[in-house]
Amino acid sequence: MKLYEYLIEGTKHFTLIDPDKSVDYLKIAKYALEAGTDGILVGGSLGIRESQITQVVKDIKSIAHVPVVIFPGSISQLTDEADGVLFLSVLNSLDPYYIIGAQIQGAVLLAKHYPKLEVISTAYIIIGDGGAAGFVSMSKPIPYTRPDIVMAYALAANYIGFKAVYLEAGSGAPQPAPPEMVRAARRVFPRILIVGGGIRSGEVAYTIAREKPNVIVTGTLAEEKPEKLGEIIRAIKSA
Ligand code: 1GP
Repeated sequence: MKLYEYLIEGTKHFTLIDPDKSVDYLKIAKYALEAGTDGILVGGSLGIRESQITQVVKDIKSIAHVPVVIFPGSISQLTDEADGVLFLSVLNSLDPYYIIGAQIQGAVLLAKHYPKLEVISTAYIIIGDGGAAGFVSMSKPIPYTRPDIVMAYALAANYIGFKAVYLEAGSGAPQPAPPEMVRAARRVFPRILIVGGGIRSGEVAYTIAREKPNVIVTGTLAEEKPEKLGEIIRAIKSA
């Protein structure tokens, strides 16, 4: 099954593994797979080189029965060992490099060196805290209180034709995207809606899952409290 078809169906849980933070990435991946995660995202904002991402994806693929997808923080995080790549454009960056500069460089790399990698064009919309992703990408995060602005971005992403929208509160964010924001994006964006950042409990995952995004991502939890992953995944499935 193609990655796009897999992602668009229902509400799934993906585990984010940042190779720069997780020396024990295989242990985390095993834990997440046993807990029932539907896929693994690999990537991060800082300090990851191509050889590293290739090795990490290859190792995780050797134990995973679910898709492994690159979530690149830079153009050096590409490998054809993965099932696909979220081809991100940070729509609310103030720096054109993160909207289209990195993308023209990444596009040539993909076409020349990784032609088999499935590319999921993704409008990356940074809200609230924003975390390292918001800071590094020079974005102007949307305040938690403004779902109307999120809706405007998601509408634009739809008209432009992105395959996915990723609502990002930032890794380790003190607060996740409020359900009203997820609802606002869902109302106007008919393709893949991904939500992540600051989700640490089953209750929070449940309220977000009720808004019917296609993917809910947790990263920090998998590193710090992997024993809670099962609770999150059950909450998503029960919503
Ligand atoms: C970050 O959305 C992801 O890009 C996951 O965030 O680490 O807070 O779970 P957390």
